Amino acid sequence: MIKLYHAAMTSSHRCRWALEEAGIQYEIERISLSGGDHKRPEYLAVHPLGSVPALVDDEGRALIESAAICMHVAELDPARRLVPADGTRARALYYQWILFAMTNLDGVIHPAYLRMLRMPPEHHRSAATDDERAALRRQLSAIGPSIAESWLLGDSFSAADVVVGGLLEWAYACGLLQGAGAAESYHARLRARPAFQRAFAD
Ligand SMILES: N[C@@H](CCC(=O)N[C@@H](CS)C(=O)NCC(=O)O)C(=O)O
Repeated sequence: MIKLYHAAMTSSHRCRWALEEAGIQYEIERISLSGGDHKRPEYLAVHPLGSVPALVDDEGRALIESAAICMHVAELDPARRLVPADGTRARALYYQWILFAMTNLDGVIHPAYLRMLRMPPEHHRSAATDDERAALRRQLSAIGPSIAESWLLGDSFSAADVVVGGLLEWAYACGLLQGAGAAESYHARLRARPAFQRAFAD
């Protein structure tokens, strides 16, 4: 069975969500970052940088990089339609939003998120600065029209929503999403999905 090396509220959480959306059977190997599991030789043999996530298939082959894992998982059951058809405009936008998430959105959200991890839980929602909120609002203005009432690609939910949504979950946790307009309601719709709730249940 596929195994996800996972630590809660890290990049691996979007992969767990993708697995839930794709309806794939998987097992979880929990990695304690505070306990240093990720730098032990056994895990370095799976992920050479000692970061989470890593996905290991039935044949023991590892895949790293959370967005690549989400995109791969999304292809495992074509009936779930998590990936638009090859060569279509929707497929082009699918690539666009996933790369946008991992470059533009992550660049704004990640620093606030890392700061949040060093704060006591009662201060998590105030980890972001006003400058970071403004920077995120600017980035989100690019996707605002797409997500006001639908998913990123319209009526069809896709793995692009998982990758973007996973980052918005971080943004929400550290207080970056307040006042972000359409992105706030989009995030609330993402959170209401049963697969999201199963993935983030613990
Ligand atoms: N670009 C990578 C980032 C992976 C990453 O930095 N993971 C963090 C947790 S979100 C981690 O494991 N940090 C500990 C470390 O790298 O030592 C991905 O998206 O998979």
